[in-house]
This record gives sequence, C-alpha cells and structure tokens, in this order.
Amino acid sequence: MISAPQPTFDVESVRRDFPILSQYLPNGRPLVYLDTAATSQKPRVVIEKLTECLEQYNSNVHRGIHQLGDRMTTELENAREKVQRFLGAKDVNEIVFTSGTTMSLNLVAHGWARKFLKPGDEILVNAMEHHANLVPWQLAAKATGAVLKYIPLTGDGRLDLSELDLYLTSRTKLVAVTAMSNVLGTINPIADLARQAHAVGALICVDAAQSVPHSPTDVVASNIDFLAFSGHKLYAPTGIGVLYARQTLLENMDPFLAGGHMIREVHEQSSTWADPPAKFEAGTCPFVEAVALGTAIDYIETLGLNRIAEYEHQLSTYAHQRLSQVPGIRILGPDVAHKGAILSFVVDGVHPHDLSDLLDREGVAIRAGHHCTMPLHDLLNITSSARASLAFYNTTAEVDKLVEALQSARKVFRLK
Ligand code: 7TS
Repeated sequence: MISAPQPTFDVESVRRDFPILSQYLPNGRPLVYLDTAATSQKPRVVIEKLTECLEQYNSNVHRGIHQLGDRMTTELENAREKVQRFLGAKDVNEIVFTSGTTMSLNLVAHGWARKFLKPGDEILVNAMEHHANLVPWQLAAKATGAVLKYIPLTGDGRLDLSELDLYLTSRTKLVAVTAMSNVLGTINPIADLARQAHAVGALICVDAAQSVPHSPTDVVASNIDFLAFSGHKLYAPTGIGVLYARQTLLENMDPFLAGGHMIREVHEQSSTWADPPAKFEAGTCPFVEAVALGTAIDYIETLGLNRIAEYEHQLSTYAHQRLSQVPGIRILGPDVAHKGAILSFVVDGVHPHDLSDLLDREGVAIRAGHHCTMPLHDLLNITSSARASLAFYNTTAEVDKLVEALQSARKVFRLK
C-alpha cells in the first residue's frame, strides 16, 4: 500500500511563500520543480531582504565610517551569528563567508592541505563525492605528494565501512566525505566517521551542500573539523556559501585568496594576516547575499528543520513507491530509510537527457547528466542518470505528475 504523506505544516501555504512556484512556464504548463538539489527556490522574505538591502542601506561593509556602512556591517555580522547558531558552532569567528561549497572546499585544500600534507600522507575519499569534494583533493595531493585512497561503496550505494581500518590508518590525514550524496541521496554517518578519523589523528572535512537544507546540523556534537555548504541550496541567493572550521584550524591555516580586508599590516615586501574569519575573506564579500542567507535561515527555522526532514522523508517514501511502479525503471542508491529526498534513476531504453526533455514539455523540471559525479557513474557503469530532487514545498500531486510524465515518455519511445 502506498502511504500518503501527513505534513505537520500547511504545504499549500508554504508554497505561496515561493513566488516562482505559482508560475506558468512559457509553454503554458504549471511548473513542477523537482530540481532542488541543483538549486533551491527562494521564499519571498529572502527576495524582499535583497531588495531591502539594496534599496535602503547598500554600502560596503567593514569600511564606511557612515550610517549606511554601519547598518550593512551590522546586518552582515548578524547573518554570521545566525549561521553560527544554525550549525551549532562554538564561536562566530569559525564562520567564513565564501562564494559557495566549491570555494569553501578549495579554501581547505589550499589553506590547510597544501600547508600541512607531506609525501605519503593520505586523503580518504569515496566514489560518491561531487567533483567539488574530489578534484581539489586531487590537486592538493599532486602539489604535496599525498595520495587519495577510496572507501569502497556497497552494492546499494552506501559507504562500505566493514573494513574501514584497511583504508583509515595512521597515514590518513583527512577524511573528505559528503553528508548526503547529490545522486544516490545516501546519508553518511558523519559523527561515526569523525570519531574514527580522530582516533587515527586525521581530520574530517564534510561536504554538507545537500544535507544542510534538509536536516539539522551540529558541528560540535558531530565533532566536525571542516564543513562546507552553499547558500543557493538553502533557499538563499547564489554567490554566498560558508566554510565552518574549528578556530585553531583557521588560525593555523594559510590564507587562500589575498587582497583587501584579509591583512593586518602590509609592507613593501611582506604582509601579516587579520584574524579569522577576515583572514579568509579577501576583497568585498557578497554581503547582500550573506544577509539574505541569514533571512533564509530564519525562514526555515520558523518552519523547523525537524518538521521539514520528516515531511521530506514521507514524500520521498511516497515518490519511491510510486516511481518503482514505472516499468523498466531502476532507482539508484540505498533504501529510502538511508537516504534523503533525492531519486536518481535510469529507464531502460531511454537516455536520461531525452527523458528530461520530454518531462520538461509537461512542465516537470528534473536534472539529467552525470551530476558532477563521474567516478560514481563509472562505478555504476552508466554515463548519466535522471534525477528528481524534492523539498518541503513539493507535493504528492507533483510526484504523481512526474510518474504520469514518465509513463507518457515511455509511450513516446514505444516501450512495452
Ligand atoms: N557538493 C555537493 C554534494 C553538491 O551537490 C554540489 C552541487 C556541490 C558540492 C557544489 O556546490 P556549488 O554550490 O559550489 O556549485 N550540486 C549540484 C547538483 O547536484 N546539481 O547541480 C549542482
């Protein structure tokens, strides 16, 4: 029997908070947005906050000795405090604003890995990582003589931790791992991995791009050393992201980008650095977007991340049950109990790009391709997959629409 979700909040009223969700597409179809893993839609309060900043007190931060500059700086630092509370970080200075997850991970690969790794050291990764949590480590390994080791995956797309001590050894200096796979949806046991990494003297760097918008995060309780995420997946604008790192790590790391704001003193031949987080925020930071990130956090905290997670899980369970009725479909990744609300799939006899094109004609927006996870697709022996990703603003009716559109696509391809 297919279980219909029982949301503990009014989904229709939440949908009205997101102006784009009531739009009709140029072909006249209502939008069914199932691509939140690529980027989330924005609630009106976030859009209005951007306008408020730009209309009322736009001014560069940490510079102006005038009222506008003071206001903007206060708003920016309030947003940093909201991020600190949201992640459960001890100190507000552990929150570095970046342009996104990719930039945050590159910051660690440059500022920490290139400084501290030595030939023969190991970085432990795995094949489900997004390229953003893989390629920076490949480059850092090349620069330092360190090597990448891979935790194997189980047949159903989870980390195979049964022989972890073969991979996680005293040579391991960093475990780089996603909290939630952007393709398989797999949720990884971050607190356990952190404990085991620390037991051999390694640090853990968590790619939380997909997990932060969908379940509560606590960097202290999980003992996380580095954590990266993007604002645009958290109902905030593009151009803003966060790196959390423990204070002592930030103090000992080298800066990544150099220029204004990140210095203490500049002389003709050398410079000294400002304290973190300024040390890692060279130039004009995306302050308007950072303030809007704070508003996005307020918005989802009002709804409650636990309630969001609960509803998304129910909706994902419903979607898995409905989708698995489509003949010839193979849903990638583990059982719904071990994953977030992401459904990647392949349909026998149809290329994912053709599928997404046909779905798009029905107004259903999904993603197709390798989703920046080529090693994972190699491992699965496929070149691409289709992906529907859900958020708390999606409904069972939209999942039904996806299934209908898939059935119609199969007819177009004359599949039996
Ligand atoms: N890590 C994960 C797990 C991701 O899903 C993404 C983006 C990134 C890192 C990079 O984030 P960015 O904001 O720096 O680009 N993932 C996707 C996706 O799955 N489809 O489009 C972007």
